[in-house]
Amino acid sequence: MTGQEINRDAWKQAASEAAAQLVEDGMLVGLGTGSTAAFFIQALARRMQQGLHIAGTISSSLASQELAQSLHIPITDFATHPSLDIYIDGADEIDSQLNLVKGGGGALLREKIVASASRRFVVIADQLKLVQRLGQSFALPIEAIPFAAPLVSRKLTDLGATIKLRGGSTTPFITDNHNVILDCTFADGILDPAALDEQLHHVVGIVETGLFLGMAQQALIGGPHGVQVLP
Ligand code: ABF
Repeated sequence: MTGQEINRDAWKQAASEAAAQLVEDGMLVGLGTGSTAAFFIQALARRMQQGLHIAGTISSSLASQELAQSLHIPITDFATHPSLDIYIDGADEIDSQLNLVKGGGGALLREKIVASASRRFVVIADQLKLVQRLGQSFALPIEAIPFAAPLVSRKLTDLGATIKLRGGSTTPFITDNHNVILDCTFADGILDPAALDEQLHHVVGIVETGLFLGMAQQALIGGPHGVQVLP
């Protein structure tokens, strides 16, 4: 492990600890996916051991739900609680407007569902996730119906993207919703995220995109000088 990777974990952890302080008694909490979200879930469990009482959690992946269950964090569902107080999750890229690329962990659809059901979405990350322009350092993940994936790939190519089926054609990665992920690279990054997202939502067979535009209200960014709060 390189020195920077060691630092990144410490920065993710610092952001996660700060996010755990935002959770108040009685809250319904959305749990994200990925290594930063896992740090948050552990920090939340520690707060509960110190007396915090939350009403329940809904996870954006089966993996996070299992982690939460193993730490005795209460689980609920949208039938019981259709609206959550706060959603805490990581991201792959964050721009200055708090627009995000998410889905590196393959959970983007449930992440967007949980984000859309939450009154407040706080993104947690290390500072290396901050970018000038989305799509420059990370491929944009798109969740697609397997049957339609070859057609969707062609449409994405027409839109200027270079496509990789996650996991490859012999052992494709399958999401919690039984779909595949197409990772899309744009040579100059994503120049107009809103226009691209709109175009993508018109492609039949795309279930959801990893563009989270205008969804996060706040970001807690860990770095060498502590945790930066954005905006
Ligand atoms: C989730 O986990 C995703 O949306 C994002 O792809 C990923 C970030 O992973 P990590 O926290 O491990 O960097 O939040």
